[in-house]
Amino acid sequence: MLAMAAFALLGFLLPTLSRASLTDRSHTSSNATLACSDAQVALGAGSVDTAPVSPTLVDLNWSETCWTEPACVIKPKSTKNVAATLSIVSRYQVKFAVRSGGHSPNPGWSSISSDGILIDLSRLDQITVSSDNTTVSVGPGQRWGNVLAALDPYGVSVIGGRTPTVGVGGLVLGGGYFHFSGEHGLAADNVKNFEIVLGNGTITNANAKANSDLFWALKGGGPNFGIVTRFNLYTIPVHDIYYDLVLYSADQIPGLLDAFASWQNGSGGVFDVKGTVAMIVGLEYATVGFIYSSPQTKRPAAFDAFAGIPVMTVVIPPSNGTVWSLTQIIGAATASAVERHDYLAAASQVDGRLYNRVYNFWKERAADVYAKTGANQTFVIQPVPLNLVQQGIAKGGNALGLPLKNMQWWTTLVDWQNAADDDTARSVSIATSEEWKKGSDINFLYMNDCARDQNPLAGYGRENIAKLKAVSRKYDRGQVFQRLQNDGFLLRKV
Ligand SMILES: Cc1cc2nc3c(=O)[nH]c(=O)nc-3n(C[C@H](O)[C@H](O)[C@H](O)COP(=O)(O)OP(=O)(O)OC[C@H]3O[C@@H](n4cnc5c(N)ncnc54)[C@H](O)[C@@H]3O)c2cc1C
Ligand SMILES: *[C@@H]1O[C@H](CO)[C@@H](O)[C@H](O)[C@H]1NC(C)=O
Ligand SMILES: *[C@@H]1O[C@H](CO)[C@@H](O)[C@H](O)[C@H]1NC(C)=O
Ligand SMILES: *[C@@H]1O[C@H](CO)[C@@H](O)[C@H](O)[C@H]1NC(C)=O
Ligand SMILES: *[C@@H]1O[C@H](CO)[C@@H](O)[C@H](O)[C@H]1NC(C)=O
Ligand SMILES: *[C@@H]1O[C@H](CO)[C@@H](O)[C@H](O)[C@H]1NC(C)=O
Ligand SMILES: *[C@@H]1O[C@H](CO)[C@@H](O)[C@H](O)[C@H]1NC(C)=O
Ligand SMILES: CC(=O)N[C@H]1CO[C@H](CO)[C@@H](O)[C@@H]1O
Repeated sequence: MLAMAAFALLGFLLPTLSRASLTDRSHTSSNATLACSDAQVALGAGSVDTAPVSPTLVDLNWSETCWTEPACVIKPKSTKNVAATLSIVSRYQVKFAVRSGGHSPNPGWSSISSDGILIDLSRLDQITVSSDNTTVSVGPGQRWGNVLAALDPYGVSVIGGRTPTVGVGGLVLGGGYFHFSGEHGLAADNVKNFEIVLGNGTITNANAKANSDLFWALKGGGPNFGIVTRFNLYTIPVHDIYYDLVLYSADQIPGLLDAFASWQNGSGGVFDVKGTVAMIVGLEYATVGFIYSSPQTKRPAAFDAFAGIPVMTVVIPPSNGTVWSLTQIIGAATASAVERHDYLAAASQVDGRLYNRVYNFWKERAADVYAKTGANQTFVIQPVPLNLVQQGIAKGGNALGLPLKNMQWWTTLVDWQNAADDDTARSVSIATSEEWKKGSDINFLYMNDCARDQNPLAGYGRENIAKLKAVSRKYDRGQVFQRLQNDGFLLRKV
C-alpha cells in the first residue's frame, strides 16, 4: 500500500522534476508531457492547456464519442505557432491529433487520449475578403456559418458546409459538398491556394502553379500531408436564392424516393444544375427542401417530378432569401443536444427501385433500434449530378477519382445517449451500407460522411492512391502524418 502511494506521489511530481533535470527527461516523464512543456515555452503558457485539460476544451468535439482528455491541447495563434508545434511533435516523436471544427464523430480523428497532444486550430479563424470580392481567405478553425455570414454583405458566397457549426478545415480537405455543388463543384474544387505546414515544420503554399502535385492531393486527400493553416477560396456569385421547405408523411416516402430519382434523371427534360433537393428521411416523416440558386416567382419547373406527391406540412412557403438566411434556418433546425453521434457513407447510381429497397431495409432496423435504445437516425440521399464531377475536372482536377456519372451519396446521422448502446445504434447504418453495396455500381465513398470503420481513400482508385502516396513521401519525408497522427482517413491504412 505504502509503496503504491509513494509511486503515485512520484508520478504526480515527475513533470516538475523532469523540467528541472534535463538529462532524466526520456526516463522520467512521457514524451507527450515533455512536448507539452516545450510547447508552453515556445508558444506561451496561454496557448497550451495541460492536464487536467479544461473540460470545455475536451468537450469541444460535437460528438461525445470523441471526448477524451489529451496530455495537453495546443492552441496555435499563427501559422508560425503551428510550425513550432510540428517541430516539437517531431522532436519527441509524440502522437498528435488535429482539430478544426471538431465535427468528425469518429473517435481519435480529431481527438486523442493522454498519450498524445491535441492541436486545436480554433484560433486560426480569420475571414478576409479580397478587394474585388472574388476570393476569401479563411482560417481552418472557422465555421461555415460565420464564413457565409461574413460574405453576405459582399453579395457572394462560397462552396462550404450546409450546417453552420461545421468546421472549415476538415470539410474542405475531404471534398466539401454544398447546396450549389451541382453547379460549381465541391469546396475543394474551389480552392485557389492552401497554406500548409509540412511534417518537418516548413511553411509552404500549394496552388495551381506552386507545388501543384500537393495542391491536387489536398483536394480531397484528407489529413495526410500537413496542417492546412489557410484556405484561399474562390467565392461564387450566388447570394439571392429561392427555397421552400415541406414535410411528407411516412406513407409518401416510397413515392418520394421514386420522384427523387426521376428528378435526378431530368424527368424527361434536361437536369437543371441550378436546382437542388435536400431530403432527410426519418422514421415518421421526410423533410424536403427545394433550393434554386437565383430568385424565382414560384417553385421552378425543374422540381416538377415532386409535384404530384401530397405534402403533409409546409414549413417554409416558396420564398426568396439568401444563402445566409438559408444557413440560419438550417442552424435553427439542427439539434443541439449533447450526445453520441455517428455518420456513415454509401453511394449508388440513380435508381428509384434501389432507393426503395434499401429504405425498406433501413426502416425496419432503425425502428427496432429506436425501440430498444431511443437512437434516432436519418436516411439521406444527396444528389451528385454529373456536372459536379465535371466541375472538378474543369477546375483542375481533384484526388477523389469520381466516376463520370450521375449518382447519389447516401448518408445518415445517428444520435444516441449511452455508450453501452454504441454497437446497437451503429449496427443499422453498417448493415444498410452493405445493402447499398449489393445494388450499387459506384465504388466511391464520400470521406466527409465516412464512419470510423470505412476506408474512403481505397475508393479513389489505384492510380490516385499511388499518386497520393508519392506526394506524401515527397512532402512528408519523415512520414509524420502517417506514423504519428493518431487516426483518421490515412494513407497508412490503404
Ligand atoms: C451536422 C453535420 C453537418 C455536416 N454537413 C456537411 C455538409 O454540408 N457538407 C459536407 O461536405 N460535409 C458535411 N459534414 C461532414 C463534415 O464535412 C466532416 O464531419 C468534417 O470532417 C468536419 O470538419 P471539421 O473541421 O469540423 O472536423 P474535425 O473533426 O476538426 O476534423 C475532421 C478531420 O480533418 C482533419 N483536419 C481538420 N482540420 C485540418 C487541417 N487544417 N489540416 C489538416 N487536417 C485537418 C482532422 O484531423 C480530422 O481527421 C457534416 C457533418 C455534421 C456532423
Ligand atoms: C522521446 O523523445 C526523445 C527526444 O527528446 C527521443 O529521442 C525518443 O526517441 C522519444 N521516445 C519515443 C518513445 O519516441
Ligand atoms: C464588393 O462588395 C462590396 C460590398 O458589398 C461592394 O461595395 C463592391 O462594389 C464589391 N466590389 C466588386 C468589385 O464587386
Ligand atoms: C435514370 O437513368 C438511368 C441511366 O440512364 C436509368 O438506368 C434509370 O433507370 C433511370 N431512373 C429513373 C428513375 O428514371
Ligand atoms: C422573388 O423575387 C423576384 C424578383 O427578383 C420576384 O419576381 C418574385 O415574385 C419573388 N418570388 C417570391 C416567391 O416572392
Ligand atoms: C430523438 O428525437 C426526438 C424527437 O425530435 C427527441 O426528442 C429525442 O431527444 C431524440 N433522441 C436522441 C437520442 O437524440
Ligand atoms: C521540409 O520538407 C520539404 C518537403 O520535403 C523540403 O522541401 C524542405 O527542404 C524540408 N525542410 C527542412 C528544413 O528540412
Ligand atoms: C464543435 C461543437 O459543436 N462543439 C460542441 C461540443 O459540445 C459542447 C458542449 O456541449 C458544445 O458547447 C460545443 O458547441
